[in-house]
Amino acid sequence: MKQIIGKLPGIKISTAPEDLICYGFDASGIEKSPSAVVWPQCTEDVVKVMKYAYEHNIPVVPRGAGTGMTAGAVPSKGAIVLSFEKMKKILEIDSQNLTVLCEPGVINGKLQNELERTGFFYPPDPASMDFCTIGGNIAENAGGPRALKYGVTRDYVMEIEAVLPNGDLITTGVRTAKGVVGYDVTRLLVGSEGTLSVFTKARLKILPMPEEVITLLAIFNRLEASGEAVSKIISSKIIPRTLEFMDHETIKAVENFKPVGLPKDAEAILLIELDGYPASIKLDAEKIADICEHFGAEIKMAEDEDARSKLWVSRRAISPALYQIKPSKINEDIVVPRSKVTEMLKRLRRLSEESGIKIVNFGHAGDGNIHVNIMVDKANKEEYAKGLSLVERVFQDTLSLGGTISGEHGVGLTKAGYIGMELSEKEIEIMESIKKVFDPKNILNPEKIFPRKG
Ligand code: 2HG
Ligand code: ZN
Repeated sequence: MKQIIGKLPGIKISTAPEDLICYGFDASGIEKSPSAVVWPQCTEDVVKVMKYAYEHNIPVVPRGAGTGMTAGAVPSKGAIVLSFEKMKKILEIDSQNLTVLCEPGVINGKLQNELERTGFFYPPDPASMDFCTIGGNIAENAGGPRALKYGVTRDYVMEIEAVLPNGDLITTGVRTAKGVVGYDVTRLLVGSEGTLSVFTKARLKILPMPEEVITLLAIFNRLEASGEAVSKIISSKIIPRTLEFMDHETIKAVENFKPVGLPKDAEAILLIELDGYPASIKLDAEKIADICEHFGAEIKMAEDEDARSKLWVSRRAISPALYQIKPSKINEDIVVPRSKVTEMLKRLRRLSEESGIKIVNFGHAGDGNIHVNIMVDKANKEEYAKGLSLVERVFQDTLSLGGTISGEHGVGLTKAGYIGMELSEKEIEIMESIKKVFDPKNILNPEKIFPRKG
């Protein structure tokens, strides 16, 4: 790929081995070296790169911060990685129309900090918000704990400026609160995992910051009771902003990794947060506490901002903390209807007991979104194969309960072989035709989403 050097004057490009290594993996643990890394600084740079790649049939893989969990940003053979580290400007906060315009490389947490200074917030808050980028969030339709009340990235993307694989530039969507002219191409691009176009700008919806927040920790000595409490809270017509779940193994791992005083002997905890007007959320918090107590929980309330933030630091550290249990994990993010969370947890426990493989569960229980982590040692071939064989069982159970095999991490490479379990042949055919319309030469993030043919 050395031939690319000098072909795109003014654009930083590297083929140095140390760069190729650093841009060849994501949080899935899968690694593949790209042939070059390119750092565009503006839309025009992206247009130039795509035109060059299209003409020379070179695969291109757009990359935010590489925090994805399904190898969506892992390069395919011979690919150029397009890294958005240099396109990280917040271009405009429009407080009259409640929007923010930004470049794709803006870090989610940085955007949150900037908005907070003006009394606004952007609801999607993936656990990796301190590192992950808005472009990556859009590509994966990222969620996060607050999705329970506020929805996911898709619900906040109004306009996207995008470069097509042949270098054509388009702007999709509207900057108004409503708009129904033609198909919703913006919604199609959100969650397309970098396979249809490369984002160069996005206009996002923002909301005024809530008046007050209450954070509760409900501690259970029975796993099932925590799931039952989740169902009861939701059916009691209270929508907290978060309703996060951790099982016993998760609590132990994260408390050892970042001690904040979580009860290591508890069977499960729920991290529940409410936001809104003080009087109203106080009432809802009391109702939630009563429900949890009814299911045998002990309730603690975060007394101040410091206590609250410690709990969230701990919650966001779960993913790395789990590596203390085993050196590798097969990481899933199934969703079941909220009323089926308890049943799913029971089935996961049975599966773990039967197989002798540790399965650790945590996640966004209020959404029915459970991060199922099958803990294995990749170096132990037998154990790894056994772990992998459980994935299909987990998906079968999920689908039989009316769920979906991915709530927020996407398909990427790791789930491509399984999409036929959930989608019909016709649906996959429609999706593949859409891919062809955008990318007839199949150069943009190839091999992702669709199962390998043959
Ligand atoms: C989270 O909610 C992330 O912490 C990561 O989605 C989930 O590591 C995981 O399984
Ligand atoms: Zn998550």
